[in-house]
Amino acid sequence: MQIFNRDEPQREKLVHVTVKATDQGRPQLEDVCTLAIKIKDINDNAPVFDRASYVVALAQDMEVGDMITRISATDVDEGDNQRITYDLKSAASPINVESDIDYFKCHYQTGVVTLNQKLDKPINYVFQLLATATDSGNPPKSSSIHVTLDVKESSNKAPKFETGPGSSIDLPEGYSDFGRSIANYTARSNIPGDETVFFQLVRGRTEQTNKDDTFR
Ligand SMILES: [Ca+2]
Ligand SMILES: [Ca+2]
Repeated sequence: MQIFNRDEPQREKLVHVTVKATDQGRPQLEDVCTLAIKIKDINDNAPVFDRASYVVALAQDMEVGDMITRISATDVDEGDNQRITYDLKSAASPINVESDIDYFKCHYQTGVVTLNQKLDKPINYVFQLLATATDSGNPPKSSSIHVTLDVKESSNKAPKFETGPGSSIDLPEGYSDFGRSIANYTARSNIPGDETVFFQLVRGRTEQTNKDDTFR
């Protein structure tokens, strides 16, 4: 007895079975046919966020429409069972104000969070929000994580990426040129007089988000 798992990391998507019919003659003759059994996906995995939580600093003088962060989740199912939409709302918490969510907008497909109305909160004001990723399966599965947004002085501006390879690159299966770089980024520090910027890869919680340090 075996239970199939077509999702990562087993990837049992297709099973080939050979059936042989043998007669009782002398000599024995036989015929063979093969059957391909396709394992269809069911929605047995919820989306997994690439981080355990998001903590982001907000510059007090941000402009409406500025990008704040991007929430991102992956789902190892297929098709609609994998297709994710995002939602952002106020987290249920005693210090929380329901209307805080009006300051932000979250794109349901990309997860990009932008400023929706001018920040009129004091320095160190903390917005506690809850992000949810829901797949399009029937029935859908979803996961939620906390998003903490911290209002900081205008001079404390985050660094900004200037160049990079875009949002996706292709690598062939079996790629083993370990010494060669596959993506280059440059970023600009917003601290006057100190241009230094450090880069690091954020380790996610799944194989697909570099949990095992496949990339460094
Ligand atoms: Ca599945
Ligand atoms: Ca799913």
